[in-house]
Amino acid sequence: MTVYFPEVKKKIRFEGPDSKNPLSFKRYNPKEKILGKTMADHLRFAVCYWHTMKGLGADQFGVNTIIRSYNKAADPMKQAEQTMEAAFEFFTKLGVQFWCFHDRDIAPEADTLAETNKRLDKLTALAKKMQSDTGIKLLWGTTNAFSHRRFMAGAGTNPDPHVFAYAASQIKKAMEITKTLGGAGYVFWGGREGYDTLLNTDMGRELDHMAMLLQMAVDYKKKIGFKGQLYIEPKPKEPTKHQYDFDAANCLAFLQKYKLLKHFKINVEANHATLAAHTFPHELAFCAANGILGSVDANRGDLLLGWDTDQFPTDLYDTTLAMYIILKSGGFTTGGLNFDAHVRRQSIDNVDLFYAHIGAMDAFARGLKIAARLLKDKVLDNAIKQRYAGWNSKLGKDIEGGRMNFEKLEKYILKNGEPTLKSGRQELLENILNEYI
Ligand code: XUL
Ligand code: CO
Repeated sequence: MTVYFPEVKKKIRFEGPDSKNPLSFKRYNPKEKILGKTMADHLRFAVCYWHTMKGLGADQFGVNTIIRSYNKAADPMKQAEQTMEAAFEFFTKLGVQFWCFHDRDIAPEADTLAETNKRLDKLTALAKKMQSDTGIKLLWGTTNAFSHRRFMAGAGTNPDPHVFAYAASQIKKAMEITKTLGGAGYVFWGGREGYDTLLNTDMGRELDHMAMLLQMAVDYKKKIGFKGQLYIEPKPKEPTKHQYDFDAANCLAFLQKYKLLKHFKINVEANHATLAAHTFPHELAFCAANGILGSVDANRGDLLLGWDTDQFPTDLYDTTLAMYIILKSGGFTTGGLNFDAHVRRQSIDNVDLFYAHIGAMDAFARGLKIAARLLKDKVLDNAIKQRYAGWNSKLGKDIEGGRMNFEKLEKYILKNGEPTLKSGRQELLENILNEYI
């Protein structure tokens, strides 16, 4: 069998923080137990096919910079097969449990839907075989209904029902192959579901159509007996000026309005959170507070660049707070940490793909360990408990119990006067967090 990553001879192993081997994990020890569960089971790492296997360094200003041995074949199907083989070699050498893909990542589109679907079937069969050979599983599948020119004005929100029908057909097939591959989930990222100008847009109608498409997906999921979790992945802008699934709160309102809430959870992407002027932990905390935290696209943006730079996550504050919120909400069930991230344009060597993933996995392993200690020692828990202690008083209990109204509260104030103010202790808590990190 062809070897596509000869630079890395054997599987990446945990060697501990003192190791000087850059091709080893310093912190991620898959079998180590944290709070009764292995690190691997907590973190559920996934490699994404589109960036890692298909990303070749092109940006708005320049062509590809990266050359891979598996995409040299002249025949696009041959190339797709070699890419799939290379992908499973990479997943195995890295030691992740999961992968994620868009339909169009694994098989090139043909001239007709029927022919495209045949190609997909071929690559799905290969993926299924490689999954069973390696034990690597599918975290989620999705469809790419945003790259082809037919989707320039959106998929489910397209002004033309003919395009809506095309999008539905693609989703139908993508759900089928996700089921075939035993996917734990299926993601809807509204690639071009948004608008560039209100001058040509009927927003209300577009939102109704989007909901109809999602309802059809819910119905079809039931029909084919696909058991995976459905997710929506919010993003505020890019490629459209204003994406409809702006952030988690926006998605929650949408799902509630169209009575779809019980069928969906959120796939939070770190860089999408920051594009929405939130932090990554904010989006996770919002989802956790509303019972819709599903899965994570783990990456990071760049404060100075206002677009989706999709860098590998290395910030320990982010990974710590993310894992803290995830652990506190009960941990992943169907979801996981999918590295929706790509190496920089100048990182042209195969080995850079390994360094990128190793660094990100170690960063999340550290985040997990620190978060577990924060939880165990209850440092933040106790501070929050104390801050809200007033709600355990008679007044607090009466308000929370729905026994108060404006008149009664006014009477309370007239009798008791000004509240005693308490410090929020932000700086102290930041110092404590730093000590844990
Ligand atoms: C785009 C993005 C997508 C989704 C899947 O910004 O994040 O790759 O994760 O379609
Ligand atoms: Co994403």
